[in-house]
Amino acid sequence: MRLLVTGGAGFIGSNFVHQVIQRTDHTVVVLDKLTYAGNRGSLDGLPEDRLTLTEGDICDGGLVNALVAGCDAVVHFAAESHNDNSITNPEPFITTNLMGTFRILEAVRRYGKRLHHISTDEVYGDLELDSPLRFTPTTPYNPSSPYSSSKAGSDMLVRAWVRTYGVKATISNCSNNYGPRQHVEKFIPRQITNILDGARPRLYGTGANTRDWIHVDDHNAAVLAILDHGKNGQTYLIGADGELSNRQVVELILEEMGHPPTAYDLVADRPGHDLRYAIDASKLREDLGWRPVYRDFRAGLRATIDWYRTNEAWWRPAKAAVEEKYRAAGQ
Ligand code: NAD
Ligand code: TDX
Repeated sequence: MRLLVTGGAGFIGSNFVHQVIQRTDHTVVVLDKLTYAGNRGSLDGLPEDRLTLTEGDICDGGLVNALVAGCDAVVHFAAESHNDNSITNPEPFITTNLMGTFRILEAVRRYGKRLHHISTDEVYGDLELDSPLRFTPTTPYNPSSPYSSSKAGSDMLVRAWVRTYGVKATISNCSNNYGPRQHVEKFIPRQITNILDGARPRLYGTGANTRDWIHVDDHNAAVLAILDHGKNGQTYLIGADGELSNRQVVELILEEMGHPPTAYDLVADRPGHDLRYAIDASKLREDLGWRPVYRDFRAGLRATIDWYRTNEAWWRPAKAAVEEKYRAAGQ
């Protein structure tokens, strides 16, 4: 197959491209705007005869049409992805996540191509910290932030295009990813690179908020399984039973990096901060036979720490500006 991968120079998209090149015979065309979050270097070392990078905007209908016409299927990762940014400046979230997804949908409708839309568990809102509940495909949408509401809107557009126009599409809603090539604005890379810089990790609020961590390669293996065997019009939740409080994650990072587990600071909380996410991925496991490979979070975290240690040239250019932005927000 010839795959069009939007957002393929970002964190999850670039790891997806690496996995596709390793595990399949597909060729890949990446469409990426190379925003602050996109990095050409994330695609370094991949064979030129199987990968093309087009720098461009998913909101550019002409460009999207031309690329979609030439591919067999589209895997749509491109988005503005950071909650904190969406709180200070929501506009690019509305433009890229809603208008961009609309352009992709119109193109796959016009050319009759298959689409897989990448989304997030945050569309379901949050759960109580002490509740036994987890998100399932029938949990009502209840997003909290400008980011998650724009992703929720993009999912609704996909559902409507499936039902009204018969577009062939699947959706996946995944929990928090970790692994190599994640931007230093995000929680785990921020704390690792702070420690490498001699600074302390920064926990929002009390650190009790809980996320359901999954290794990025497990997420992408699930996406490949959905692309191959997913049923048209279906939504699949992706998660690996990896619930940990932010405080627990920071303590593990500190321990793995040889520091006392209490050597962190509590800082200003995120407005509207979701308490807890938790995914019930039984549909994916039962219908498609997917299983996570990275079952040991500490081992995956250790490998991620090693990646940031040995790839300073990749993250260093972004670090100072990110920390300046957080300082201004008291975080
Ligand atoms: P990221 O911010 O690391 O990468 C996003 C990529 O999209 C970047 O390369 C950026 O340049 C590109 N992009 C942004 N706007 C664009 C536009 N208008 N046109 C073309 N390209 C554009 O994000 P990520 O963490 O890799 O997330 C990828 C997808 O996965 C997103 O849709 C996100 O909502 C979803 N998701 C992320 C997580 C997570 O934990 N990071 C979890 C579940 C779902
Ligand atoms: O310095 C920090 N300190 C801190 O305590 C940062 C950057 C974050 N946090 C907290 C906020 C969250 O509770 O850590 C948790 C994780 O934060 P983020 O990495 O910003 O992720 P989150 O807001 O949970 O959203 C992520 O998962 C779902 C991705 O960024 C989204 O793109 C995805 O949809």
